[in-house]
Amino acid sequence: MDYQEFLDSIDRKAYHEGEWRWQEGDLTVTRTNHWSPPGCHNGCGVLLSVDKDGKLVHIEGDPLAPFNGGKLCMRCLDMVEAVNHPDRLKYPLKRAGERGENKWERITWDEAYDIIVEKVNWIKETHGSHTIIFDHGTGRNIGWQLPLFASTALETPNVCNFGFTGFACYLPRMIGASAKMGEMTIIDVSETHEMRYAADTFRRPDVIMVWGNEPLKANADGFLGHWIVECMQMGSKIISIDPRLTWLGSRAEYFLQVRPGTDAALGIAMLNTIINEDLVDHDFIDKWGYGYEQLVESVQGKDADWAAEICGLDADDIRGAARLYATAESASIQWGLAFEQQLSALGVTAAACDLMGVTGNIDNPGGNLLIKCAFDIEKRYGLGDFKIPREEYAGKMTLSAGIESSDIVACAATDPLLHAVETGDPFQPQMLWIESANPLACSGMDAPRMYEAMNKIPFIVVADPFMTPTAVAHADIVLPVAMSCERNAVRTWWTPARSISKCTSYYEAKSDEQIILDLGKRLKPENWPWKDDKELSTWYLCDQYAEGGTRYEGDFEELQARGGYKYDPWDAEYYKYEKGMCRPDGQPGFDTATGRFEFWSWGYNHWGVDPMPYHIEPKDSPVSTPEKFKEYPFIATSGGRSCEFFHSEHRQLETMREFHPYPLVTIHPEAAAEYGIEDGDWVWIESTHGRCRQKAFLFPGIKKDTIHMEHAWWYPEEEAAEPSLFGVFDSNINNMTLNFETGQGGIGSGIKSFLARIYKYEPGDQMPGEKVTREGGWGDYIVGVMAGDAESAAQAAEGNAKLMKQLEDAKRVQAMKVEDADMQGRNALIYAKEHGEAAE
Ligand SMILES: Nc1nc2c(c(=O)[nH]1)N[C@H]1C(S)=C(S)[C@@H](COP(=O)(O)OP(=O)(O)OC[C@H]3O[C@@H](n4cnc5c(=O)[nH]c(N)nc54)[C@H](O)[C@@H]3O)O[C@H]1N2
Ligand SMILES: Nc1nc2c(c(=O)[nH]1)N[C@H]1C(S)=C(S)[C@@H](COP(=O)(O)OP(=O)(O)OC[C@H]3O[C@@H](n4cnc5c(=O)[nH]c(N)nc54)[C@H](O)[C@@H]3O)O[C@H]1N2
Ligand SMILES: [Mo]
Repeated sequence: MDYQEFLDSIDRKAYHEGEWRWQEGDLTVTRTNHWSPPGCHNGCGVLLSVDKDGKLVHIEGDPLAPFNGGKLCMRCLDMVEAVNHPDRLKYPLKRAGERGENKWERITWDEAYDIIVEKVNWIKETHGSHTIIFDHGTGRNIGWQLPLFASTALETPNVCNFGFTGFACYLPRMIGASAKMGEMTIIDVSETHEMRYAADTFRRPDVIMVWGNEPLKANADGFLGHWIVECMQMGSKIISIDPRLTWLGSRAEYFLQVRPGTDAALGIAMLNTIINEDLVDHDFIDKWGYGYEQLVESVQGKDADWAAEICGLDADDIRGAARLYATAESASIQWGLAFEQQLSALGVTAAACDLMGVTGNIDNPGGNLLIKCAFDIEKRYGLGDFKIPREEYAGKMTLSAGIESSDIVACAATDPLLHAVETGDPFQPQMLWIESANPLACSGMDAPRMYEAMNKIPFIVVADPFMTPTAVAHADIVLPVAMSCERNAVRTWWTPARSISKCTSYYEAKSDEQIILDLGKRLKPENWPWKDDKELSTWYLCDQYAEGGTRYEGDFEELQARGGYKYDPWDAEYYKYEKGMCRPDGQPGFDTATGRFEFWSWGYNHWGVDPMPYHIEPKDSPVSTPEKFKEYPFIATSGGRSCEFFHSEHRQLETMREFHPYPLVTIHPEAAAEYGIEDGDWVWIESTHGRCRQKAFLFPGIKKDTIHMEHAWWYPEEEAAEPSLFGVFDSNINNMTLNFETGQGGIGSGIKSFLARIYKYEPGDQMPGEKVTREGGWGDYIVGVMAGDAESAAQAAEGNAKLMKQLEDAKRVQAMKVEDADMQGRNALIYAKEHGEAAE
């Protein structure tokens, strides 16, 4: 692939280079970026055509946008269908019947705001603002807006992804990497350069280790999977670590078909091979490493043979993959969600970081980059860790030790909040605000338990572009949200900084920005000075940069006019740690307590987490529960993404459902045959905790003892009212996964590795929707806790005791910070060191 050739081939004039909006006949074309809703983790450059009635009629990729170079995924190509879909919410709604009956009354925005303002003010006065829980989901275009609103208008510190145990998405990798190397890391496939692959300093990686991630389908966390394919066209080799054979796995030098939940053991064994065969980068380690001796010691005895047994792999393949990675001139690790959806979340993150560290593949061309959000907006990773006056909320906010002391996100631990809802301890939540989340379909780990809990919360608002199962079941007020092409916003998640331009509107739907501005002004006018969404965006772009960073020069309209993107030169630089670009004191080194890459990590130690890579066996597995494995003979994993859907979105779209009509459970053909299951049969998947129904997809690329299920399914075409709730429980794997099951530091969850059995669905079998909404689900303890039953309450209390200990740890960290007002994040670690809080 010759990228320069591609660049030269673009007819720039035909694509109106230098303009952001123009006329083509009756159509107005806008050059902008798409994010959400509906959508994903990315911000691809698009050209949107709107007709003279203001209706979106056409979308295409913008070849002048270096981020995606004109390419789009099938969901974006189908955007016209999504934006004009008749199921979209058109007006604000107020519940008219009982919760779950799906009866609504149309109200005006003013009426909706009046009801909300009155309720919020009453709660603030009578119960305290901390009794409002704010729930938002994954990295959509709400990451900074909603925490800002929650903390400065609702004035609650309890902002979380409600029901999503263990911060089990991305956060473990973010804070783990930040602890070890002072910044976040993503792999270098030229995405930090405006010239992309043609940039002088870029070199494609020799080897990319794709680990617990399926980039071609997920395009997760600001990273387009197709970039890897482009590097493969230039010669990059692949190592795939996945229980399923994927497209990339089928083209890999090594396909390590690991047993779900055992990746940390594999990582430790690869370190053992690389260290003991002396394939390490001594130069890097000597000059920049800290605690290498402890790492060497900690991996002894944990060799490829040891891991092969645990992971179900061939020891020679483990050694071979380790050698291939370590001896490459440049190699990178493209890690994914499987990292944190196992109990060893921080353990496997440490192992992966150490693999980068021992081979010196840090911030080198084609290695793992040190990266920040463009123009330093919000240190390290933008999730709105501002404006939450933590000190004021001591005892009223739930914290997790590791997350809190990492100082990079504003996120309350969700399980203690669930506990509070269920028991009133330490307070009874009065209100739940759900914006950009769908806990029954997706983010609630124990969906039936979440259903019970949410019904205990007196007042619930849902803001979404569609009527969701969660809204039908629980909402008192539903607000219609505008889609991406209907909002003005900015994005700084990685580089470049991008603008998103409004070019159409839909009935009375309002953007997230407009909703929070309207309500912010009503609830707390002194905190909400911005005139409109553009001013708010400019404020975020220019005034929220982390101290010491490069301030963005310009404003929303200037960014829009320059074509909607601007690259941050900081991100494009290599070997930043050598150049004094990482530390606030301007010295060479990493932004860690020791100034070095920490093989022995102060951060981990400080959080009470093992500072060396560690492996924890899944709670439920052939090794830890062999007796149970006889009755539940499959290791179940879940969540591999599909091109057609983003989480619970896109199920309304006929085009997507034509490609992918039903949820699929992947089973090895021989295993299926043992149960008389054929391809396309409806199958029950059942654990000791619950069951759900998906269609069998027979595939030899999975092991005989493993199954893989799809997540987030519901059926907009089915009955909305209970017991169906759009069939949200019927195919829901989160009938089986658990809340209150986390790894060290309260981080990670076991949801990608539990034991299950399968059997054919028979017509007349009771559907889960009925079981959950009419009979309280399968977990007797849920009903018990609600009814105050002593034994069940004791069980719930035990699950919580562990988490409460973490809260204590968090308070300890917080107290330390308060002692010294200057102390933040990294400095807290230095403080710990100076005050003798060294390793035990
Ligand atoms: N189209 C689409 N894209 C999405 C999403 C979506 O719903 N749809 N969701 C977005 C979100 S929020 C996220 S977090 C990302 C997630 O995207 P990814 O990081 O790609 O994570 P997953 O899709 O869960 O799974 C990736 C791979 O892990 C494998 N796997 C399962 N268990 C294990 C294990 O124990 N070990 C290893 N090594 N591999 C395992 C699966 O077979 C799968 O191939 O995708 C984002 N992108
Ligand atoms: N078993 C299992 N469960 C999983 C996973 C798994 O792999 N396996 N993955 C987990 C992961 S990684 C994550 S991150 C969670 C995600 O969980 P959630 O983030 O809760 O995902 P969704 O269910 O899609 O909910 C998003 C809702 O927000 C709406 N929406 C989309 N964009 C916007 C926007 O810009 N503004 C507003 N206001 N609304 C918007 C959508 O219409 C949708 O109803 O799910 C988790 N659930
Ligand atoms: Mo996620």
